[in-house]
This record gives sequence, C-alpha cells and structure tokens, in this order.
Amino acid sequence: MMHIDIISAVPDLLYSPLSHSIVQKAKDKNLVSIDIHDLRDYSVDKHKKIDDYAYGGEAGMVLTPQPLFDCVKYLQQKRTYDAIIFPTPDAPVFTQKDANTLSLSNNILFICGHYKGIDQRVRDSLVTHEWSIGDYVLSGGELPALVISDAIIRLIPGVLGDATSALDDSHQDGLLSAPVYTRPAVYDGLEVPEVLRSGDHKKVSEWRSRQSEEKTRRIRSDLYKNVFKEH
Ligand code: 6GU
Repeated sequence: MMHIDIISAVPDLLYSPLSHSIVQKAKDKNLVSIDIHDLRDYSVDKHKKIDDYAYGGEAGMVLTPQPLFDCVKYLQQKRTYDAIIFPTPDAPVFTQKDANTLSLSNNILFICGHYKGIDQRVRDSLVTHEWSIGDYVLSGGELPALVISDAIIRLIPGVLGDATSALDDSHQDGLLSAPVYTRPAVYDGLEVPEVLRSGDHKKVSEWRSRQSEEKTRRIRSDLYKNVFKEH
C-alpha cells in the first residue's frame, strides 16, 4: 500500500479534502494511507515557534530549520521515501507525467511551506522534488500538496473502476478530453450529438478523437503543438 506523509503548520487545511470521494475510497480499499503531521509538535522552542524573520531584510517570515529537520529525520527512521516533495511556486510545473511516475511510489513525504517559504537549507538537504501547480501565487503548500496527492492517488491501480478509468482523462494522452453527455437525448431543445446515439463504436471513437484534437488546438495550442509537433 502507498503511504503519504504531509508536514504542515496548518494541518486543519488538509483533513476534509482527504476524507471524501476517490481519496477516501482509496483509503477504504487499503490502497493508500495518509498521515498528517503538525510542524509545531516538532518545535523545541518554549513558545513552539516555527518561523523567524528572513536574513537580508526581505519582508515575510520563513519556516525555521529545526522543526522541519527534526520532523523529517523522525519520519525517515520509520520509512524510506521515494520522494520528499516541496510544493513551491519557484519550481517546474507539475504535470500528468509526474503524477504517473509518482503513482508507482511506496512512500511519499510532502513538506508544506507557509509565509515566505522555508529555509533554503531544508530544500538543499532534505527535499528531492520541487513542483509548482501553476503560474499564480497561493498562501502555502497545503492546497498544492492536496492537488498533487489527488492526482497521484487516483492513478494507483484499483482506485478507479473500469467505468471511471483514468485512461480517458484530459492530459493522459497530452490532449484535452472530448465533451460528454448523458440522458435525456433532448433537454429543453438541446440535443446530444447524433453520432453518440448511433451505436457505431468506430464512428464514436473517431468523433471523440476529432473533438479532443479540435478543442485542444482551440484552447490549448501549447499542448496541441507538443502532441502534433506542429509550429
Ligand atoms: Cl506549489 N505553492 C504556492 N505557495 N503557490 C503556488 C504553488 C505552490 N503553485 C502555484 N502557486
């Protein structure tokens, strides 16, 4: 079973998103277990302080090395990590390819930063992978750690049934997914495309590929070019 540890100074941000839907189903099936660790529990400071001012006069607080080193060292006595991940905006963007690779891991550890970030020595000495989840700024690493965890967990074999297979997902083949429809065939005059109701599996498959390609070219030309090597 895959195990995920998450170290956070704001652990309450993490519980609910990991207790519902696909992630909860994966836990129920014993395909993943997740432990959340409150960084403050590892501070040896008498006021449980975990941050301090940045050297050099930069604005904002920085998570201090001691609680992070002690927490990671403690966890490393229990497990050997395939990846110690620091979600941060100053890193390469996390992709489906990265999710596919990580879904084969046994043990993953996330270190969530808050405030201005974490002391660079933690990144240099402990962290093995750094990812951003997109080009915008969030208040901390908790939401990114949840996003990355969800992307990984749903790919663990057995988590999704055949009916919800990850193979059809947007991005799995580098393209966006085709539109989907359900009953009724006509809703308030709005029709489901005829081809999807035809029962002709070859035609349906061709239609879906075409839709997928056209939609990707229209709204994500960056992805389209990567797949079709066109410029
Ligand atoms: Cl991984 N962290 C933060 N704080 N902001 C982000 C991000 C990560 N990815 C995009 N924005």
